[in-house]
Amino acid sequence: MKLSISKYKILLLICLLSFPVFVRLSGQPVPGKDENIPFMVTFGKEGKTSWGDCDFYQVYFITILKDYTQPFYIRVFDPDCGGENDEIQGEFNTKTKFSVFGGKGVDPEKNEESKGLEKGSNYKSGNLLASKIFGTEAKYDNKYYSFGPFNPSEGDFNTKWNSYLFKIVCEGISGDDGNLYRYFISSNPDNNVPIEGANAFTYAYHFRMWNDFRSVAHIYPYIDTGIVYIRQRNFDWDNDGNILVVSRYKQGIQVPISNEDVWQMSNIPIEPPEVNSSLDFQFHKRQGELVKNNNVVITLENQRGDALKFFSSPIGGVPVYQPSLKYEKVKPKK
Ligand SMILES: [Ca+2]
Ligand SMILES: [Ca+2]
Ligand SMILES: [Ca+2]
Ligand SMILES: [Ca+2]
Repeated sequence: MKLSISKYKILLLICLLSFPVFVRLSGQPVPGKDENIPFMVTFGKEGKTSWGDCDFYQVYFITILKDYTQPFYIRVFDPDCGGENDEIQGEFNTKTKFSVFGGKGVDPEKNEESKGLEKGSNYKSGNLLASKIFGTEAKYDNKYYSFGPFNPSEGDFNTKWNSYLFKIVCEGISGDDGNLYRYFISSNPDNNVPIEGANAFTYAYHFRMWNDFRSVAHIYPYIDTGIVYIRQRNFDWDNDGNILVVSRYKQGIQVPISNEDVWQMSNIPIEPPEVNSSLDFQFHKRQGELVKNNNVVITLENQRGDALKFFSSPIGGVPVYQPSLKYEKVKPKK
């Protein structure tokens, strides 16, 4: 008995010691491991916005730390639109194009259009490195397709993040069904092998909620220096429960929620203890009657109108509310 307890303690110690490494590696699956989001979603462009996709494309950025010099792959899970996972409208007739970009023009901190927030903007900037169109193909149904290999130096270098940036654009080029998919940033084309220090982010997150009213989805925007308030915008939430904002300083404030096919927005004040950390936007489903297949879009901007990034692996970790956290409020000058 004594032996098994000490074995247990050793195992626990090993788990605890390896935890920081695990956290660092968690940016590889997109949606991220802490987000509890089953899929991203992009509809064919003949779809209706009331099904939860406001613009029929999604732009994601991938960051590869400068220290990593080996080839890498962007693996897309269930890139087809048909069979399992996807949202049928009538019959499956949707074609989806995934395109990977590198080189100059990708970095959204230097090229505003690259963020993909404005329909009609040139969000496909940069060098096209790879692209493929997927229809209803059993070959790719419930399976991965790997783009790559890519050489990290083919990316657009960002000194602030000390990383090469890549971009993957998913577009619903025809049809009206919903393509549900996930990404994994991998060092191996056939398996999901994480790359240390890699992460992913977007400015407009289009995702699907679990069909489980007990489940809570999370997204983690990063609050940079100089932010005093943010404006949240959520689309087609179908009155599905509550959206709460939690942080080191906020125990949970409720934001106005959207119904069918509309945007809802509000301003959220940012306090000094929240700067240089992530917020936790929590999506709590309505209890009772289940809202099924809920697709939703969310964007955030700061008081200057600059869009905020949602990281797959929250910068600084998942924020935890600290009730003892106090700070001196500066009184406005009269
Ligand atoms: Ca269809
Ligand atoms: Ca499928
Ligand atoms: Ca799919
Ligand atoms: Ca919806």
